[in-house]
Amino acid sequence: MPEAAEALVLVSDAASVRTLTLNRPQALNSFTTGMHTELLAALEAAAADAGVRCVVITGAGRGFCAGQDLSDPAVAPNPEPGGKQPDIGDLIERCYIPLALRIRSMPVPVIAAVNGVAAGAGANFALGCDIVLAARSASFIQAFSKIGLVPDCGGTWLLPRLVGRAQALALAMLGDKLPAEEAQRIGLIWRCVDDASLAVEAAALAARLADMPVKALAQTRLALDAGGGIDYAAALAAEARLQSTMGASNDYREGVAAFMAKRKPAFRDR
Ligand code: T3D
Repeated sequence: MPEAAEALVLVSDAASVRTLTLNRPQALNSFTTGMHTELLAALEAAAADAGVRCVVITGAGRGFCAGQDLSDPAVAPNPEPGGKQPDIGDLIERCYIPLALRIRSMPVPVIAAVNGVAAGAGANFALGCDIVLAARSASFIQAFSKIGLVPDCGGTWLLPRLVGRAQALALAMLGDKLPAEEAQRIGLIWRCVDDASLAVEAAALAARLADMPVKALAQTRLALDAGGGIDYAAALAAEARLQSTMGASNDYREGVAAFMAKRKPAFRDR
């Protein structure tokens, strides 16, 4: 009997933290449609599982994710000048947009633990996670300009918001490798840590978040993202509406009760 193909996304649980590991190390975990399918399914499963309170995404081997697998025949440019070219916009709509939106709408915090190079859509999908922790040897590359494309997987929206227009344009146009320490310095990511401590630090951060009122954390992400497109008064009104919802939650009741009783809260909502 033929052996079952190895999973392209490894799934493991530790208490209420689910870790998803991209698993195409021989190609720096670049995206094939198969890996997209498995990653989206794994995120859907985590979102639907009430026992999961934080998700960590990382990569197997020396890379995090090198973006689209450029050897995939489905997206290979036709070498004939004037010949019919594949519509890669269609691939973006089928695979990258659902991935980016799924991460952005997860009911729990999502950490990217960037263990190595993150290039192209691999960089932007990491930057779309809630907290980006990177190994000191990791790097971020807006590789698109090197192959005649524009940043995708949310890059055009994320980059200027994270680092401002000047840095965003230089990163996107030059496509230079940005070391993790520099990425932290300019505010592209939250923090970088020694390579040997990445897994431990990511697990500790995830456990800490999982213990928090994750429903409020997910709403915080939504409110912060929405805040960029509305004026101050509208943001204040949106905060009031959100607090109406959160104030009626079990976690709020529990948080206040725990504070008053000087005990550790046990948050359960999602
Ligand atoms: O269809 C579309 O393009 C639409 C979708 C767009 C979204 C995008 O993500 S566009 C951007 C695509 N990604 C890139 O352009 C990055 C390409 N990769 C690189 O520039 C370099 O590999 C890195 C800078 C990321 C790392 O360099 P290095 O020197 O550390 O490693 P390497 O030797 O280049 O790569 C190691 C192996 O991974 C190598 O295979 P081999 O020779 O050992 O058999 C290499 O071919 C493979 N690999 C790396 N990136 C990709 C890849 N294979 C397929 N697709 C890749 N993106």
